[in-house]
Amino acid sequence: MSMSSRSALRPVPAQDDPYASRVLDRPSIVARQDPVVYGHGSAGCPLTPEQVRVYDLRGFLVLPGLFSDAEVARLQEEVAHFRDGRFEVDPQTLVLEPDSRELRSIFRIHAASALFARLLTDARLLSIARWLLGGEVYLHQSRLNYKPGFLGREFFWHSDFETWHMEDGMPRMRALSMSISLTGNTEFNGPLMLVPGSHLRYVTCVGETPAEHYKQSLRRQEYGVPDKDSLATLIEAGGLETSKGPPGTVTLFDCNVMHGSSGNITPFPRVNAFAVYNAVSNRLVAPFGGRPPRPEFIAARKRVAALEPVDPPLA
Ligand code: 6CS
Ligand code: FE
Repeated sequence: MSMSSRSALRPVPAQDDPYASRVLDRPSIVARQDPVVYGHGSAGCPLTPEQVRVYDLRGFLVLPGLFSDAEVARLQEEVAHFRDGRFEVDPQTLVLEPDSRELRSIFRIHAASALFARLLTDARLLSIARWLLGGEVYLHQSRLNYKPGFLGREFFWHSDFETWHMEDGMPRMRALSMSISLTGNTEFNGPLMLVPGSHLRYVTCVGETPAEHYKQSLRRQEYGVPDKDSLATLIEAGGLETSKGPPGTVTLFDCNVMHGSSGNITPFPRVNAFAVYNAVSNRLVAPFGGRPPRPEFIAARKRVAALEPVDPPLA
């Protein structure tokens, strides 16, 4: 490849973009420029002061027992319906494991299943997202991650925000994820690992983003991944934590917290439903990496109306 075509692929960072990445030949760690908790001082906080403090400081929070056993059982049934082909699923939204034909993820589950759409607007989740993000929110992304027994491969360390900024055009850190476990997450079946405190620093990555990167990255990510030295720095400072718990456990995590998970060599799948809430005020612009935006089923840019909370129970 000639020098000129190489540089044509390079993102040209906006002068004032504090989160430019995949531009320089060397990685760096820079300070977060945005709040973690936007709701401080506003009324109606659905979390305890201690929970807010932990989320602010560590970048994540594990919430057991938000849903009843009957609700969790209904959600598990719905997962089985996805598997037995009862729903009309857009084939584009299916992502396979890197080394097999096993299903790894389904995106935009709130379009295929009314129950998942209902779950992701439930007041128990939405009130937390709205308070922490300080205003109206919409669903940036939803997905079901299977991590099938034996064949479920790892998710390498990453900050979701790095990808959402560079590939989707999310301007600032004003989004969070909720993972709702639908099987047990144990030390054995590849639970989510998080680096406490890593959300306060932003690791810029090295390497140009290939065209249509998502087709590869959702199976196994190789670009937009942090370097070993930066990871070691964050992990030495913050340590490691896993998110474990029975079905129905909700893990809440900031868009920039460093996280990943190992492969699953047990017979037990690890199924989690994910919702990403973004502040309406932080809706997507042109991707900061300069490539065309990823499809709507991965990153909503048209459907950004504020979500309305629906009171429990689920069904
Ligand atoms: O690329 C993305 O948007 C997704 N990839 C990972 C590994 N985590 C967050 C997000 O769902
Ligand atoms: Fe992630």
